[in-house]
Amino acid sequence: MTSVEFGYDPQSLLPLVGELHRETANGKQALITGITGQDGSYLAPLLYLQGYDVTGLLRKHPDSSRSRRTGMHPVDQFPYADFAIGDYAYDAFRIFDQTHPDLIFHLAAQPQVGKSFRTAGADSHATGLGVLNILQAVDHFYEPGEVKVYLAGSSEQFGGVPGTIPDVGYNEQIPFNARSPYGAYKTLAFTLGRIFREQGMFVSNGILFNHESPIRGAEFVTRKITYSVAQIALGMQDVIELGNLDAKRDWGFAGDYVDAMRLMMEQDKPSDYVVATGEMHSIRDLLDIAFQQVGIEDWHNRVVSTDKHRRPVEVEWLKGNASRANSELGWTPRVGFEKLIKSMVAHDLELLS
Ligand code: NDP
Ligand code: GDR
Repeated sequence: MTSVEFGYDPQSLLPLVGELHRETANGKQALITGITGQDGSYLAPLLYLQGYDVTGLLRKHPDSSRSRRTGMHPVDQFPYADFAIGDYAYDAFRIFDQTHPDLIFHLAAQPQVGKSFRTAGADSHATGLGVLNILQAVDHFYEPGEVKVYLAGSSEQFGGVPGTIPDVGYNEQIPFNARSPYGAYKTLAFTLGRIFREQGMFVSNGILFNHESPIRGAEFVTRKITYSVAQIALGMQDVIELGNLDAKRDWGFAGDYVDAMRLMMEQDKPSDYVVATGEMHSIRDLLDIAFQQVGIEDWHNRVVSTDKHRRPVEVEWLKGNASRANSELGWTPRVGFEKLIKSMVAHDLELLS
């Protein structure tokens, strides 16, 4: 099995962008911040194939994955402009003045929840307040409704209280209760987006639950597990060190979730949408599937749970209810949890072999 079975694989899709059928160019410019990340890498070709012209913004920072780009990265296919997080306001004004995009997908953020407890100061701008520069630049350069803005909200905004969960899952009506600096800053960005929307700007907030893929960053638990399991299967590693094995999440496939972003931006009116599968699984379930894929039935002597990987405050479970996205956008997830994890393990085995 390979990730191509998703029917939408950035690894194979992107180098082929020129050869795949592209809808007739619609003359619209889409600008993506965070284009180098997982979601940007799926969203950019999706929009391109839909007929949009895509430009990415890349940050000038030593930690940036830009320095690791090889010419083979999916987003190397698209033109880009520099975007310094410290000069966000200046850059946003300069870039909007030059490119005048029709759609803006603001995906850039420091996305690691656990890390955000240690980098809360820097993240306040990258994940939270920085969005204001984009919204103010839009306000300056555009008439109301002339441009559409997508903000990358998160299920971490719900946070939750241990032990309580609405059986139906979190939907757009449930109040936020962030339990990490990351969740708090995403809530700030979300709220600023709503305030500008009330003034007439087209701003849609996606409240996306966890979504993964073979190109998910290895800092996140799914890819950390699938990569380590592949290493164990190949005799390159003995054990995996993890944190809380009882945490439960609602995991979907990134390719499906970026399509929800596109659909939100193709609506006539802006709104907020939960995007989720509605199914929850534990880290133990994830380990079961990943190890079974390489023929290991009992993984207990292969996994160590350590405090080092636990968070100061943990969100025990998160389950979403995407009924609204389903009825208003016609969105449904196509890839289930088991298929997703198996495809990630298969991809990592291939990568390491
Ligand atoms: P990735 O980690 O794959 O990509 C993150 C992107 O943001 C990269 O382009 C990265 O640039 C950039 N970035 C990272 N740190 C900073 C920083 N300090 N300042 C500015 N830019 C930074 O994440 P995803 O693609 O998965 O996520 C995209 C967005 O969606 C994020 O805002 C995330 O918070 C949000 N989100 C993601 C979910 C998920 O499950 N994937 C769920 C809900 C929300 P560089 O390459 O230079 O490092
Ligand atoms: P999350 O994803 O925090 O939900 O944020 P992550 O994969 O980091 O954690 C999911 C759950 O797994 C537990 N866990 C571990 N996590 C990591 N990273 N490493 C470990 O070793 C480990 N062991 C157990 C965590 O405690 C947690 O409960 C992701 C990001 O993409 C955010 O940007 C996004 O907003 C949310 O999903 C929705």
